[in-house]
Amino acid sequence: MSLAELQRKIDNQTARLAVIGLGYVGTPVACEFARAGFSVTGIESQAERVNSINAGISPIDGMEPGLQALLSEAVQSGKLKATQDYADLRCQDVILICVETPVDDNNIPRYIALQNALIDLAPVLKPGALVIIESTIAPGTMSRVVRPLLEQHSGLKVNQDFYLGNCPERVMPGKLLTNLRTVSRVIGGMSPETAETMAALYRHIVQADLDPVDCITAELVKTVENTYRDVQIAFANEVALICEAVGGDVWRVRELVNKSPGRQMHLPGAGVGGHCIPKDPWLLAYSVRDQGHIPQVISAAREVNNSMPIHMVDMVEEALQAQGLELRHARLLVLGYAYLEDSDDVRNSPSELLVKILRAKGCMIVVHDPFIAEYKGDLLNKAQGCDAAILMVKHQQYLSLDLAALRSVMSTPILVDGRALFANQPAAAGFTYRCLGVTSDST
Ligand code: SAJ
Repeated sequence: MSLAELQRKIDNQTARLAVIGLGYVGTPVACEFARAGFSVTGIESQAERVNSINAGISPIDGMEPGLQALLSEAVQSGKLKATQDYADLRCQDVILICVETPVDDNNIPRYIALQNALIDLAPVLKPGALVIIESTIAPGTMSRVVRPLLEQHSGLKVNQDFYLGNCPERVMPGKLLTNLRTVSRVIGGMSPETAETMAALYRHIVQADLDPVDCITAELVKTVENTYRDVQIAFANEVALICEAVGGDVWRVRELVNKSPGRQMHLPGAGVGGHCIPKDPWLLAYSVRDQGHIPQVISAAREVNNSMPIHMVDMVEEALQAQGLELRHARLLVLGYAYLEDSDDVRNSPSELLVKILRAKGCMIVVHDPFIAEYKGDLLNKAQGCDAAILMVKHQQYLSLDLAALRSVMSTPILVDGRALFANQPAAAGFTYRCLGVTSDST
């Protein structure tokens, strides 16, 4: 099938579409294309996820407005079905690959899921089909990993027997469908014509700019946009540490800096977690690793952000010592375990490292998080007898915390605030209050 024929089938929605990987990226995109009228086959390795989707039940945790209804409608209409069997791909015209692309402990990309998907797809790849990688990948991966694997295991040639592109996802847990529909997409094609055909496909579900580029540009844009955010956060964190040391208040400094035209200082905090910001900078850095070039700013920013939970431990120790207490025997309440406010997602959570360090130092740790089953429960109960409370995540619920009640149940009223959630209320309620980025003399 020629690209022109494929584009005609895309335009009239008769092109058969498959999504490999039904996670928080693949599931909404499969549902959206089904809603747009395409017949969609989801390929998923986890049987329970396949069964959940075929039963019309979303396998995605957390609150995702509209997803459950969309999925059950897509399944009931027969437009969406899930399977573990790659043989079903033989008749697919467009295949999206939405599998995880983590980095290992040495910050090297671990492409095992992507490689498996490509190796399983290649033998059943239909001549004339279009393969699109939505996963975030290091710049150069399309030409060095994806294309060779598909050609080698299918015997087909790209731009001749099949077509290939990279359209990085830009979703965010908690607003998967909104982002999918309203955030612009970079469309990387192995040929300009392929990019145009890809844009014709995404036009069915995206009401925002679709920017056709080559694959290396698409890979760079995705990894750079998240690295940019990581570096910006690291700068804010570094300024917070300077403010603590020289007697400043980073929150006031940031507010005034951002009044200066063209400034947009990010928020300092107790750490940087999640499924992409901690990882994508390493994917970008990896792209030049084999040329012996180690990007300085990227790795330094990662180091600063990874050190913030450790800085929180230091702040807790200082506050305890100011009350004549030792960290080693302290009973501590951690407020927030998710990586992001009002979310139940714990991937790469800064609280995980904080708790690990504190426990290793001999502390007794109690964790509260209203979004996580293991840590739900009555906050004041959990606070009974604690020597300090550590605010790690600015869950909305904590804004209405009754500080007088909290103080009455704690053994020592110490509150260390890693997100500047509280202003001067804790001090007014009789707490020894420490806030990240604010020198302790002024709290
Ligand atoms: N954080 C800070 N200071 C900030 C912003 C974030 O400390 O100024 C921390 C958060 O507490 C969290 C981590 O960084 O621990 C990540 O926060 P995030 O707001 O970047 O949320 P993510 O990880 O879900 O980022 C995703 C990204 N989207 C994609 O990769 C498609 C990111 O590019 C988006 O900017 C972000 O969602 C968003 O805000 O939409």
